[in-house]
Amino acid sequence: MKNVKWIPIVLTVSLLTSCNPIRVPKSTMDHQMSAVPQNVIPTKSEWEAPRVLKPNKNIPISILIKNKSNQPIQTFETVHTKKMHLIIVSKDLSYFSHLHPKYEGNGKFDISTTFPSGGDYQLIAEVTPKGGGDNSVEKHWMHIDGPVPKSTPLIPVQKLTKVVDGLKITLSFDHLMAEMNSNMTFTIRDAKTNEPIKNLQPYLGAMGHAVAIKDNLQEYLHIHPMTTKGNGPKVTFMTYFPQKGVYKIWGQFQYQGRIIIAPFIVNVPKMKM
Ligand SMILES: [Cu+2]
Repeated sequence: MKNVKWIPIVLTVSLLTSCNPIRVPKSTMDHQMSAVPQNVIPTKSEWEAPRVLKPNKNIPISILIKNKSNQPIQTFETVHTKKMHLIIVSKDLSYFSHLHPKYEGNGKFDISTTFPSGGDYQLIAEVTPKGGGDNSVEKHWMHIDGPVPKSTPLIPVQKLTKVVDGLKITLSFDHLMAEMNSNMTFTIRDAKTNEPIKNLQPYLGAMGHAVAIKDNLQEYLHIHPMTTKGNGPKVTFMTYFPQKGVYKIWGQFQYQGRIIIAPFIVNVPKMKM
């Protein structure tokens, strides 16, 4: 923390109060927060998949993580119980998948997955090379052959409550604004009885995980809960939206052995000066 004077106060607070610092993508840090010591180890990646890709067919994908001199990185930190987290979204953000490729050694990760239809998908791999303070993000586009469904428009809604798999999930923010930290809270109730859920199960070593992606797919945020206070009904994340605009947010929780994915579309306003 030698250069602490360069860190905006809000960010300093977040680093001190959260064991999981906010996950700001490299691209954002590069142009907005270059004065902040980040300790993100620069990475490159090589992605391999069969030449012809069809929907609903198992597709093997290999991801090679290399350092900036193009050498495979050998060792990775285990973050939230995994060495790599892979998020796959369709271009319109209607499809979301969170996977954990297997580390095969020598920088190489393998996974096999299916895609629901033709079209373009963005794959986002998060790894932390050994010694890194925060995760590196590698992105890759894949095109799946076949008819492309009409894209779903991203329309922000005012009412941030929805029912998923028998649970009523409400999303709230202490203040929702770009370029500053905000607390984002998911409140989880039984959809039938409205009773608060107090027996969420840890999922990947935390009470929940959240991902946010901007509508243009340029900004990616993987956010972990600030503290683990009980097992619900509230799970709070500290987040930082690097730019104003429309984001899709997915909260992921585990309840009675099931993974619940709760998607929300929010409009993040500009920071008021
Ligand atoms: Cu993961």
